[in-house]
Amino acid sequence: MSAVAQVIDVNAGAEVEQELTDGFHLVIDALKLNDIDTIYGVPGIPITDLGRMAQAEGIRVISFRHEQNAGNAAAIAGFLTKKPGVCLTVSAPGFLNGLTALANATTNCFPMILISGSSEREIVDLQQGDYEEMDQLAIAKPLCKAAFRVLHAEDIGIGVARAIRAAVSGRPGGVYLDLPAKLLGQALDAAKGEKSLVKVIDAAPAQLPSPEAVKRALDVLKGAKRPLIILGKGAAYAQADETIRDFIETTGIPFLPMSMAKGLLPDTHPQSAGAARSTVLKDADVVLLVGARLNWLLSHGKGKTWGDAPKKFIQVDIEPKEMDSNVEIAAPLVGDIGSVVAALNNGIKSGWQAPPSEWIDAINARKEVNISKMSQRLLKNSTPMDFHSALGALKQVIKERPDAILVNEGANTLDLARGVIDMYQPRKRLDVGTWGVMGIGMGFAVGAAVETGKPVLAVEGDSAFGFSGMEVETICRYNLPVTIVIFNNNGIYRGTDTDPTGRDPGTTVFVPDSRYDKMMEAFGGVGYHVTTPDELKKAVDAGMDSGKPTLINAVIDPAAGSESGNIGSLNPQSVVKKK
Ligand code: ADP
Ligand code: TZD
Ligand code: MG
Repeated sequence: MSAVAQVIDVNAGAEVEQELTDGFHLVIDALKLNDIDTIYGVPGIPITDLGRMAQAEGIRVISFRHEQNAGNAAAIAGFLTKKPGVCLTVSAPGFLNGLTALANATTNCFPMILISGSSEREIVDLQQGDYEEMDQLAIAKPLCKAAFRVLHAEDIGIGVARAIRAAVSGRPGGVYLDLPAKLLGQALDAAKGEKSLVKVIDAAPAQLPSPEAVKRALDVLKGAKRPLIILGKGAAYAQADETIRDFIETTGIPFLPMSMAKGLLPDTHPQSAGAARSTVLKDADVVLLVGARLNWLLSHGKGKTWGDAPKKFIQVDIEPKEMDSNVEIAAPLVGDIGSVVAALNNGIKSGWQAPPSEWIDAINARKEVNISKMSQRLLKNSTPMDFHSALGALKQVIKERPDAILVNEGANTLDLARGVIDMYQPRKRLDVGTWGVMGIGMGFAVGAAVETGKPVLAVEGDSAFGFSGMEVETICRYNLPVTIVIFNNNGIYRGTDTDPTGRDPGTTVFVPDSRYDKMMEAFGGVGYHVTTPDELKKAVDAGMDSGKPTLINAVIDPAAGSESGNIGSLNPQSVVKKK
């Protein structure tokens, strides 16, 4: 909607009415035209009015306490919806606060647009010291997929369109859009403004694999004696759930989900090899990767994890440069996952032989041993709780509420929850992703609740929670159905470190026996303090039944955790022995 202004037509000498629009309105119109219905951000100069006006125009505007959390909410909105999540920040410091989330989104292949106000170009470029002066475009560029700046109101439509297309096409990622303060106030004839808007048609076009590539891949797969499918978060993002399920069930090949691909098929599916992870990685002879990179999370496709048996990799990815990034890919399948897996389904219609039963039997035997070992640990009712006894209760919660969204961060809290809590539906597990970054918790929880309307359970290490904890106020303000469980072990990994000199607290410990539940109560939410698995289960059920913002302080044995959780091997140790 445009502003109307009275202007004098000097030539005619009479007063005529000319409809005007401006930068503010054009940004909002451009977003709305492209079905962007939510903005996550923090207000301030020069975008305070942009947020207000967007809200008045019907866009949902969620205001946070820190831009990093707003950015994380936008990023996870992108992952969940395949539309770019939008984060709106003020210049320099606000922009920098949002940048971590933008870089993280890019690393994780989540489509997101960071829109930031910026100071005046003339002053910034001459470095004359403007309010919040910073060359934001240059700083954003190396940290995202694409970066654009708009200087003229009539280019806003194109700028927004380019940002959207860049975020979602090909490999999705983060995009930066720089809007200098002066642009927002620029007036333009309303009709001209409307004409300048661009509706992005087919923002993420299907990318079909070549028939030769499909045949090559199926030939390799048919030759396998011990095939394995690895599903990554790209497969979850693709929203090709039925097509993927069809392929896996028709071929009978065991599958292993990466963390955020859990639930694409239920973890309890008979073909899930999740409980036999080390065995299948070591022994498989052909591995089909679907939307998963051979990065550190898969030990780069080589070394001890993968064993000595020779392996062939088939990889499905939309990014051609991903192929051969770590090891040779025998059969690259470049294209979008929906199209590629549909082509594979088509290719096996003419005949398919199930994998040898020795392979399936070996996996099932290993699964049985591991699952029974684990269930004994989960039943342990120790006081204080260790991670497993607390997670036993939460595993049951998700079993009873499979459509709830689980947000998870921490070290032990993350690694153990990932292994213990079965997921049953796609895109229900959201976590620290490719970087293992702490601080996604409350941003992801807000984004997931706002985008899906589903209940959210955030399982948080006490350290992890601290990175975004102030957003409990945001959760209360918008009355979101978020239940937070803090695994409170008094610190990072453990709560038992001390300063050998006796001067200060140890570097990894916090105030012992803190009551995080009181933080939630401070803003009108509900707090619980629990010490047993039964109390934990009851409190989570109460929180999730009520739909009210709830925080449960779950006391965990400070000595229970291990350093760096499951990735202690990545933690360098000093080679100099203490005297
Ligand atoms: P994980 O951490 O779960 O192993 P990664 O983030 O490493 O997953 O890998 C995700 C991969 O999925 C990326 O290489 C990305 O290019 C790819 N990807 C994302 N969306 C699609 C899609 N629609 N089609 C094909 N590949 C995709
Ligand atoms: N800063 C950021 C942004 N990301 C990180 N990953 C870290 C620091 C280092 N780090 C980890 O890798 S896990 C972790 C930190 C600080 C916190 C672990 O403590 P926790 O979990 O309380 O969250 P547990 O259950 O005590 O292990
Ligand atoms: Mg902790």
